[in-house]
Amino acid sequence: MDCLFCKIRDGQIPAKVVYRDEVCLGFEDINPQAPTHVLFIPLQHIATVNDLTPNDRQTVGHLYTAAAQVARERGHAERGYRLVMNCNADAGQTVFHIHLHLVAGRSLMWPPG
Ligand code: DGP
Repeated sequence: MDCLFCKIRDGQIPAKVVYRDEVCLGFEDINPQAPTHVLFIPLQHIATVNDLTPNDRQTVGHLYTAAAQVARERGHAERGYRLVMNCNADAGQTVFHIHLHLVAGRSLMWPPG
């Protein structure tokens, strides 16, 4: 399978890894949109949110708790941060291995564009 984030997971493509456990990996986004922009991926390849099944509930919850931990460690808990997962073309998904964006460190606009 030709998946960019599987290659990052496997160390075939370099990335600045900031979080790792038995379920997920967190690494710096290559094109950061804020002072903190970290992507959390499940180690298991799942292409889009549309492909999630009830069996993946713990995995997805895991991404959130990992992201919250990194946000806390970087001092973003009080002012806040955004966690977002894009699904397919209209949301701008470009890498088809689900990933939770942690975006923080500046005031964020809402609604997003
Ligand atoms: P999305 O639009 O939700 O599919 O976000 C994909 C993100 O992945 C985007 O913010 C840029 C990031 N990205 C793309 N290629 C690479 C890469 O090779 N390394 C890293 N670290 N991030 C990447």
